Order: sequence, then C-alpha cells, then structure tokens
Amino acid sequence: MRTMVVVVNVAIVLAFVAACTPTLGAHQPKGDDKEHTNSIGMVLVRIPAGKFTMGSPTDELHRGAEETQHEVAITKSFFLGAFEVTQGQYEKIMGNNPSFFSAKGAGKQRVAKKDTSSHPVERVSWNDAVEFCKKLSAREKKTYRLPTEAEWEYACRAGTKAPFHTGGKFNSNLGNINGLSYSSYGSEEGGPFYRSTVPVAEYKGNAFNAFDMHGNVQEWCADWYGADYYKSSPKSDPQGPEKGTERVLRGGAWPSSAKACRNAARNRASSSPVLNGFVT
Ligand SMILES: [Ca+2]
Repeated sequence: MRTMVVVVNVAIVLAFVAACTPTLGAHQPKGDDKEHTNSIGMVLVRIPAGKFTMGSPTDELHRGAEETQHEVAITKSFFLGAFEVTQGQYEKIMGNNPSFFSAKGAGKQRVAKKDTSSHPVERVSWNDAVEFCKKLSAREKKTYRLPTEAEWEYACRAGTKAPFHTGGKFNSNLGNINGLSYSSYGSEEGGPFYRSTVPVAEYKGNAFNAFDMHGNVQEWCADWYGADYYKSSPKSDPQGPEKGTERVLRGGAWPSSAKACRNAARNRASSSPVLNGFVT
C-alpha cells in the first residue's frame, strides 16, 4: 500500500443548535484517488500541489497587519478532511465527546431532541486534536496530522484570490456565522443566525470540495502562531515558527463576523486550555 499523508481538520469552539439534518448536505462523493473515506466515515479530499499568494493585499477590507502577502509553494498533494471532524467521529476515536452542544454538554438544553453526532466537535484543545490524529493514525495505519497554516489557507482559497472562496462577499447565507447585518462582508445583507454549530456540510463547498472552511467552528493548524512569520517564512511548504506560545486557528466560527472568516484571517490560542479567548 502506498504511503499517504492525510490531513485532518479538527475544530474548536462552541456551539448551539439550529435546524439540522444528519446527512452530509451538499457533498457529492467522488471516485478514484481524489477522495478517501476511512473506517470511521471521514471523507478526505485530495488537495493538489500548487503555488498561491498567502496573506491579503493591503487594500483588503478589515485585513490585519500580520497578513503580509507572500508567495508559497505547496510541493506535494495531500488529503484534507472534507468536513470538520464530527462529534460522532471524535467520540469513536477518543471515547468522549467534550462538545458544549451535545446531549451531555453544558448546552444540552439548546440541543434538546437533536442528534448532534454530525455537528462538529468543539471544546477540543490543540493537544487533544493532536492526540486525536495520533490515535486515528494508529487505527488507520496512515499518517493523520493537522494541516499547516499554509496548507489550510491554500485549501481554503481553492484557487481564489478574493477575501473568501466564494468571492468578495460573505454572509450567513453562505456559511454558519453571525447573521446580523453588520457582520456581513461586502454588503449589508443579513441572514439566519443560529447561535450554534450546525451539522457539517450544510453549505456549498469550495472548488476543492472542502466544506465549512468559513465558519461553523474554527480549525486548528499545526503551526505555532507568529505575527511576523510571513516576512521570513520559506517559500516552499512553510511549517510555522520553531517556537511560540499559541497555535494557529483559522476560518472563524458560528458567532464570528465574516471579516474574521476571511481566507487570510489569522487567529490563535493556547494549545492546552480548551477555551482560552472564547465565549459561549
Ligand atoms: Ca470551519
């Protein structure tokens, strides 16, 4: 069997439920080696090697100074979890479900009578996410790891240079984010605000067939966070700073404004306490 590097999105944050279906929504399975389904039903999509401009242009609305644009090459294709890791998948591997929005979670009244097994797992620390990958690797006899920050942005953009993989506008009709009108980007359009996670893949995926890259729950990356790292990072397959105090989180979450969910938007948190910096 050939060696395959498999990258998995593991999500953090918290949630509350809305209308949910236990299916994988808009996802359409693909054949051949573009997609892999593992023994616990995780679908992984092949992200091709390529080059892209990481970071945001200086005229991008609401950009951060740490988003310095630079050219990056991803030299090897890899498999990325098409969906955020679900509560059901996490429990199968780790034997517990730490999610706020679950039948036994602190937010259980908010998900009463809901099956949250297809919601993304949350309240997962970076250390927990790494442990999940380790245990899953042993079970599947393939290497699972968190994506690097560069791999994450490359996969999220899926060829787009705009602020979002959907283009220049984003609001809660396009992903599970804060639905108040001031939270939209590129327009004043509001939308639904579920104040919770929703099942994975309820919204259209990007050109790589990756879902919920903007919103629902934030996703841990492997890298230490470095605000100035982009100014000196290697051009090929950057792995993040050698040292740091916080790990990278990407993509924003259900309570986020669209600006925090941009392709280039960078967030970070301590790797062990689960909820540093986050509120329910
Ligand atoms: Ca997400």
